[in-house]
Amino acid sequence: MDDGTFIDEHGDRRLRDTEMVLPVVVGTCAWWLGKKASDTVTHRWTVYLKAANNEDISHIVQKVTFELHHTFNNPHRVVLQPPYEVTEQGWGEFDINITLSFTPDSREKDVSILHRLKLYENESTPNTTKKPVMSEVYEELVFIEPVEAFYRRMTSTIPRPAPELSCQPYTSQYDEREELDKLKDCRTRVSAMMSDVRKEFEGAR
Ligand code: SLL
Repeated sequence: MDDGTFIDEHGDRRLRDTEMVLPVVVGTCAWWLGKKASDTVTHRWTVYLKAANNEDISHIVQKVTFELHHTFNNPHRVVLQPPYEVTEQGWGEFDINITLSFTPDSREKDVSILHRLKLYENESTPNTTKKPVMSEVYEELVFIEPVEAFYRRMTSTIPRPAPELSCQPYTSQYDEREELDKLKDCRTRVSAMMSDVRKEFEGAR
């Protein structure tokens, strides 16, 4: 009988025609040091990875590795527990390679995301010590035909909030429901506009 699963070439049972999406956000948050800034230390910054909805994903993620610029001591930073973040001080912007490793039962390959540390807003915005410079990107990690045991473990885990990031108040929360509502709202407005245009056009005939 077909129960919607199959055994892959490694002997793992997987779910056929199933996709699981894990929405995540990677970002940097940088504070200008103002009067305390020196030539080599102008900013204190944090790079982080979190679930888009701020849930704890430590049952899915085994570790997150942040690869910093070679000018930093021990640039290869491994974070095993949430919050997945690294805080440093420095003077320059650079690309940070962020690698996610999943729990071994997932049999998933590591995923790497490149994110640029942003220290400055655009040229017309002066530096301020009042709020940080943020740079966030939303990404969807997709598990295609996931291993059944991993899938069951993931879907039966009771969601709980992740430990707070050091720049939590400045990060955005991306709520899937909210995004869908915004889309619906846009569609309603567009169709109202279309109907107005149609009426105007018919009135002119
Ligand atoms: C730039 N390509 O020239 C970049 C490199 C490197 C930043 C930026 C090190 C601080 C430290 C630091 O901030 N490196 O060594 O403590 O803008």
